[in-house]
Amino acid sequence: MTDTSEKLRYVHTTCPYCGVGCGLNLVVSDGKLVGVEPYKRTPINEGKLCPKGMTCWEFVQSPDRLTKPLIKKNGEFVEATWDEALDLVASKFKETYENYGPKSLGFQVSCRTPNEECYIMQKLARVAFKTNNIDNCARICHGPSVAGLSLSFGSGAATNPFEDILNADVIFMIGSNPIEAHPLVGRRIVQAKKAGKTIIVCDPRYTPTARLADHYVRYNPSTNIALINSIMYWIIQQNLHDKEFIEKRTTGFEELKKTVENYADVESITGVPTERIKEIAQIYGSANNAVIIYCLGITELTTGTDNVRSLGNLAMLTGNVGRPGTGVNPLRGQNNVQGACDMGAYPNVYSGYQKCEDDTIRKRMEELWGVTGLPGEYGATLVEQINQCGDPIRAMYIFALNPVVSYPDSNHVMRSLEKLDFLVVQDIFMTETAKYADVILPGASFAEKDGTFTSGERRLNRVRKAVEPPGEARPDWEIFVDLAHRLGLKGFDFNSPEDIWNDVRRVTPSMAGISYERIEKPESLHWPCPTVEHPGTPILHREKFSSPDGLGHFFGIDYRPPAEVADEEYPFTLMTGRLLFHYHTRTQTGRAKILNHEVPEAYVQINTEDAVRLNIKNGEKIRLRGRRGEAEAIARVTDEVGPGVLMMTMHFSGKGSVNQLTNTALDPMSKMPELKHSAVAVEKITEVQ
Ligand SMILES: Nc1nc2c(c(=O)[nH]1)N[C@H]1C(S)=C(S)[C@@H](COP(=O)(O)OP(=O)(O)OC[C@H]3O[C@@H](n4cnc5c(=O)[nH]c(N)nc54)[C@H](O)[C@@H]3O)O[C@H]1N2
Ligand SMILES: Nc1nc2c(c(=O)[nH]1)N[C@H]1C(S)=C(S)[C@@H](COP(=O)(O)OP(=O)(O)OC[C@H]3O[C@@H](n4cnc5c(=O)[nH]c(N)nc54)[C@H](O)[C@@H]3O)O[C@H]1N2
Ligand code: SF4
Ligand SMILES: [Mo]
Repeated sequence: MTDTSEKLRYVHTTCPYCGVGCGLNLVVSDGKLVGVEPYKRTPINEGKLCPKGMTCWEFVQSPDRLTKPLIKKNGEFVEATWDEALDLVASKFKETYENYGPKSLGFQVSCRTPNEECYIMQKLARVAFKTNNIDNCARICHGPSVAGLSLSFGSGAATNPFEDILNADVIFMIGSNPIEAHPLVGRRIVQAKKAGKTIIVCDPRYTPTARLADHYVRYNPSTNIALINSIMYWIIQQNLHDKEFIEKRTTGFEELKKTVENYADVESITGVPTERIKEIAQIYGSANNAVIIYCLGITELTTGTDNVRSLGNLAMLTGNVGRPGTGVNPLRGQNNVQGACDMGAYPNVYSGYQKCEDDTIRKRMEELWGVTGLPGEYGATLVEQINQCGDPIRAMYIFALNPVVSYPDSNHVMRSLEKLDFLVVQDIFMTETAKYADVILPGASFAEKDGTFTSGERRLNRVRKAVEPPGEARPDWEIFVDLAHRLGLKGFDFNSPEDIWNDVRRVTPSMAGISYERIEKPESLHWPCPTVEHPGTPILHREKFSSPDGLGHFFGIDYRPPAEVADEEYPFTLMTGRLLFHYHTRTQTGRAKILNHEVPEAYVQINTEDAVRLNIKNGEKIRLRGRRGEAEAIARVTDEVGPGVLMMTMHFSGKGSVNQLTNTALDPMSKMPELKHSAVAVEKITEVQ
């Protein structure tokens, strides 16, 4: 018998899930993916992977993949050719633009796909339709980090690389659960613990990460500013602030000092006794090197930007910026959310955070792109675009996002999408959102195309093609190039992702030095990297901050309560979050056998006292009811959450979708909706026999 099968091929690429950016090998046999093998040389994960990384090949092979463009006719989707589908998209967008102007179009850009695809989509929107109505899902994720850290430090990105955690003496984590959400950063925390470092975790929930802590601080949800102000008050009281750093490298200290004087005792707000806060202040304040790690417990609130600036204050107060083992590090969420922001998929900046409103920058971009009339004003953000469906937005393009499940107040999202004249969804699966589309375009998955993802530590990681896309599905960048040609645009003659990347380098000073050749090696490069000789920048703000005056900025920030607080009618505070085995709206992890087997259904954590009072038993189904809708989930009775607080998974759709309950109230500075805090009532569901 002759063996005709292809020998196993190993293709080195980057995990398509979270912003840690682990390297891995896709294993290919006979043109099909058959598994994942570790890639030991990547410094980020050193060959280790979490369960999502290990199974990331499964969804690629799913029989549910979209394989042909679809056009809705009389309410039904009908298969179409690429010519039919793209001609229709081009003509509808052109017609809407000509009749109603640039504000009538909305572009929602993915954080799941390579930089090259994010860049080309925002370029197309700006060049063809002169609109800044361009945004990506960082808006509902780390938008407040981009806004807050820019104000405090002059750059909206994480300051230090992940490995650097091991150089810290004290690791201060707040609103972040890396053991489940960023497991290969979680591994660094475990290593730090073994090396005898001190770990502080502040979270309203006793998470798997909190279990690692030497000092766990449970406090009331959404009282972050009061807690951090109080820690700072006690650092100053105990004379642990870094006077030299404050004097030489910062401005605004007096304003901060005055504000925190009102926060000596915050027990009535936070639930944390003053003695405990004093102790945390003493530990963080006396460390030689202390690093702050935070995530959505800080950002997904109407106080998001202020929470982030408070953490900037805390780091600067103790001089913990600009050295190994220090800094303020938002753990970026999606595999390429850092990149989508860096690429200018944002309503006010081009790639590299070059501001659209700046006349000189705008003129330069017009010259480089060979166009005139680029808009300078701020465009509509993600949630604002949903609010504007029907008026003024009439046509929308959703690229690799699933808003019906992932945005706040799903009923509002569905009603809004129905108001559009024309909706395009470009995805790899028939999602809950795609059902609302007029045209569905089938993209290729990460395993079927080349490009780069930028991880949460500003490191560019290569994505490499391992297999062909199914049916007629096409790499997303190719779809945009084709569409640009149909719109008669110049400057889109790209034959490969590398061509597009070279266009990014041409227009983006902070990335000009990063060639594909230089990032072949697994260590890759961290931006900023302005020239081909530049070694990249793993640690930011070493000598001076990135702000125009070179200084770090303190802000006096007062505590504000969340937009919707528990009351008699809706007595529970609902937090939402992630679990290890699923990723967002489960289009991908829901198609990996093992992951789905682990957690097949939505659940909600409820405190034991509350469960006893309401006669709810572990494993029973309960209903949550709020001002905007209701959801059903399995009760998990636990003391991980305190009395009066619930935590529901964000991964499920239909009745189990938590976003039927969440609030669209926005952080005024970053336009982040309050996904981590709303008020609900709990009901036991009596099973009908
Ligand atoms: N398995 C898995 N991993 C993922 C993802 C996934 O879907 N699944 N998604 C990725 C993405 S895009 C992101 S952005 C990250 C998110 O990663 P994380 O932000 O770490 O995850 P979450 O579970 O959303 O929320 C983190 C913590 O915030 C806490 N929290 C809620 N309210 C507050 C508050 O007021 N204050 C404080 N201090 N804490 C609060 C919750 O108790 C929770 O433990 O994960 C990434 N990794
Ligand atoms: N209540 C609550 N809601 C939340 C959050 C929360 O903590 N609580 N977290 C928020 C956060 S942080 C985030 S980041 C968002 C995430 O929200 P979304 O980004 O909307 O969620 P995903 O499920 O990741 O959607 C990505 C889509 O891209 C598709 N896709 C993947 N790869 C490709 C590709 O290569 N090409 C194409 N064309 N399509 C592709 C997938 O099939 C999927 O439909 O959810 C937010 N929603
Ligand atoms: S930690 Fe994140 S990047 Fe690494 S394997 Fe898991 S999901 Fe993928
Ligand atoms: Mo995210």
